[in-house]
Amino acid sequence: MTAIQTGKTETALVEALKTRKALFFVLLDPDSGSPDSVVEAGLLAARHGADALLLGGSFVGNPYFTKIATEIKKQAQIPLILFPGGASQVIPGPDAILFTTLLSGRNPQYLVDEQVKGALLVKGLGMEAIPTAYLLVESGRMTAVEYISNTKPLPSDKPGIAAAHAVAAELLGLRWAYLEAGSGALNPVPPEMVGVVRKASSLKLIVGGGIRTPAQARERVLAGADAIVIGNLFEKEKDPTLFAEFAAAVHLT
Ligand code: 1GP
Repeated sequence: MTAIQTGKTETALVEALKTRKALFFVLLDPDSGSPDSVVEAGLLAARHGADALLLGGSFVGNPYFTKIATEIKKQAQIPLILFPGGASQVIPGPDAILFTTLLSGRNPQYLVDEQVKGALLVKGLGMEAIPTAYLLVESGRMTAVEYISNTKPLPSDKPGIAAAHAVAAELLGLRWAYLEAGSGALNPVPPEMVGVVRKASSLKLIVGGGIRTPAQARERVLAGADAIVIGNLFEKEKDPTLFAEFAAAVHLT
């Protein structure tokens, strides 16, 4: 048995970072609308500059989850990556899964239990796993992920604590970190924290939660983010121009 190697999707993402400053990920929450509107948002994002689509949520009560994934996979030309809130969201179809551990928290359910429950399923499906430390950052009011995971977020004015978590993740062999303010966060992750985590570790750094303008996205890219995630905003505004503006701000090409 050999160690898990970097798969096709992750390799392509890392390769893409050679030609653009950062990647633009669009998060699709299956519960955010009708299955057709979620698929439509994904396809629109794919056509207007997104580098990958993330699919998942804190909890998914949508019986059409698999159908949404299948439809997007059939039509989109960019990777579809599962971003599950737990083992029950592991489904066939997507190109890869952000195999996350909620490392900022101290709740064993999200540190290891959900991972154990989902592991054989991921392996059995032959799905590519992208090992990711999920670091939840305090953002001004309680977010769904804080409530559901029953974990305390990292203090947003103490970047050193976030950096220590990122270094721990790196030493544990993870390759990506997701600095997360939470969907719809009042305040996004501060650029200062992005910068300190960037300097402390060589993990690929995803930043998301509460980013509402291309300028906010660019600020975090300049601070060292390798990928920016936008979710909420595009649930309300399915505007091709806005997708393109975010793509330009993130790619910095
Ligand atoms: C949530 O970071 C993502 O997991 C995206 O957040 O929905 O606030 O853009 P928003």
